[in-house]
Amino acid sequence: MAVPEEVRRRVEALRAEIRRHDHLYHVLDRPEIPDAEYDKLFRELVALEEAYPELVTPDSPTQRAGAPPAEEFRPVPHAIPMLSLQNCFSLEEFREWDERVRRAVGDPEYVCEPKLDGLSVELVYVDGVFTLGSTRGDGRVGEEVTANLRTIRQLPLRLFPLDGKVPRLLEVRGEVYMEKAAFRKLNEERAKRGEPEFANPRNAAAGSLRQLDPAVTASRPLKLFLYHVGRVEGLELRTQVELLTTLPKLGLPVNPRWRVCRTVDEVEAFYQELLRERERLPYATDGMVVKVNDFRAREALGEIARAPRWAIAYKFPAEEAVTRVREIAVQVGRTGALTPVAILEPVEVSGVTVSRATLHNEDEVHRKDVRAGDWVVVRRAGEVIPEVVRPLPERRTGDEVPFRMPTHCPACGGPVVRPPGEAAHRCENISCPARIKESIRHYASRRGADIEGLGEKLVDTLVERGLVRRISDLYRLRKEDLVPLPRMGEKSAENLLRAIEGSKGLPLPRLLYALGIPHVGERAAELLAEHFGSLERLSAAGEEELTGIRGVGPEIAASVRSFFQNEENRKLVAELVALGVAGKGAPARGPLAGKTFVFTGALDGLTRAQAEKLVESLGGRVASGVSRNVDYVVVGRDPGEKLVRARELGIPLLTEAEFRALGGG
Ligand code: D41
Repeated sequence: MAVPEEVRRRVEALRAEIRRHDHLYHVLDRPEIPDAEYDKLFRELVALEEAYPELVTPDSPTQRAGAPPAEEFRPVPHAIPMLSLQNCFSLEEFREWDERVRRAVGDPEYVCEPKLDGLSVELVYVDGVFTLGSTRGDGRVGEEVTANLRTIRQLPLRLFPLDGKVPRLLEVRGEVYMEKAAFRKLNEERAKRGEPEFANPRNAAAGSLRQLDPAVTASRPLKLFLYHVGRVEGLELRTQVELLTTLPKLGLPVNPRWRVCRTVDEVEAFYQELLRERERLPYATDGMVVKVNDFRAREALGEIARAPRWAIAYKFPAEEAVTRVREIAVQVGRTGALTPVAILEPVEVSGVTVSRATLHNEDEVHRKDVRAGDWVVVRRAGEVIPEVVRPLPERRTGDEVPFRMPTHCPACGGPVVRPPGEAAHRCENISCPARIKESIRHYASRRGADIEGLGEKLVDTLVERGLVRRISDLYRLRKEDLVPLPRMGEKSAENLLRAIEGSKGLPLPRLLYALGIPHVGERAAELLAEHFGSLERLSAAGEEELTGIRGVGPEIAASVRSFFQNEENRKLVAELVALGVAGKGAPARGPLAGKTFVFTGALDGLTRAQAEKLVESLGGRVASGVSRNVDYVVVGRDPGEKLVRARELGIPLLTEAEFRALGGG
């Protein structure tokens, strides 16, 4: 079918408009239109591309996510090697570097940039279109991560023209990073799900970008700044200042916090400025990069040992301190995962008192060889949870005790297992009080069922007295159970019961999150609620339907599946539903969410009432008459006037079979 010229033009106009607003919003942080208006443009483009699939191009703003998972990372050689940086740690060392540069090229101009703690990538634009993205790797060969990079909203899929042209070829380099706030939130979610936390924003960024399933990357809030180019054709750049001012004009994000410095004093002043700002900056930094501005001067300086002579990283002092490990405790999480934690003699690290540091898992403890009684270096990188960097073996007395993962759960005494292929040991006992406490805490937490008055201590008491063994028991608590508890009176018992009762109206996504299914965070819970619309439907879902949902990867699907296959959990769900906790008040959502249907004529396999119920159960709406607001008209036998009207308005028609297919059969 030929595409009408006006559709073609409209699609191009929409794309240009959406690209402009993406740039204003994600790069310049200066949106010009409300989200609702943007959504409208976006939906119009989606609708046109659905109607005319031949118009879809890889650089369309609709094509960021949705690429299928890859089998492996393909190696990508960098046409020009990605160099590393020499380091210096003091003004003295910096001065020596400056003197060497001065001897070689006279009076240099420097450009100073904050050094972001992320991972370096290269993006290749051919005729303005993003075609290939890779990690730095060893500098000569990286890994292909094009589909993952496409999900970063700041990354333009197509460059803006400059003086009416885009460069024929542009290889740009920069840093993919995660902001500190986003990093903290991600770790919070992972902890709640019983998943290992990332040690710092750089690991979080790297772990998120190096994902075989781009849907996982899409769910991680990655950002990007560019600071260098490799090969360029059709664009002339002579200095770093030109580069940093030209890239933004092409739509490429550049960190605006750079400065031209002409003397060591100016460099040092900027360094001190950044150091003072460090905690307040939204991203983690580990220093400042100083680069010779002029590209010809760079050529004269050349490189040594895979690092340019014309640039240096002037590092910030590490936020580290030395203290002693009192003991290595083991915490049992909601999912039964056992986490070794170093209990420290309190020590101040850049203004914050640190008294415990995670050791992640057994392998980590042994790799670092941390022992109870050891003197250790602890680090707090920005906002990051403190970690043990290394022990100081020279301070050992011989009384230190190497760590052994307990063979029995410290909370219930049950056996501890390490599932093959996993780093974590787990307590397998579903009735382990530590697990129950954690899961009830999680259920009652603010982002979960938000039950006011059900704090940590009370959860401990309820579980220890056998009043609560699983979530559903909360809804069976009676006043006479509560009043005799410590720190509980008539009034607070009543308030608590009211809060518990009130949580029955919990929206479905929150309920799903609150259940604490491993790997199901808030976002996954929302996607699942949207697709299935009810707890019962979700609990019956097969893995295939689960992985078919955009944003739900194989890990989440397998976890949901195994959660609902577990006999105990099935019982729990049935009890919750019987008690009236079924994720009520959830907006009608499902595969047909937002779609309006009209029926005309008789259907063969369904009564009209059944068909209407089906639409509603899948999140759709049924209207009685045809208007422009109707998305589909389902045409049965002997259709009436509504068919004529639908044709007039150009509303898509469905046969009964097509309708059934839309509803998933
Ligand atoms: O912000 C950074 N992490 C950063 C890293 C930066 N602003 N500039 C950099 N410039 C270079 C050269 C001078 C080699 C183009 C870098 C890096 N390199 C770099 N990052 C990791 C290895 C090298």
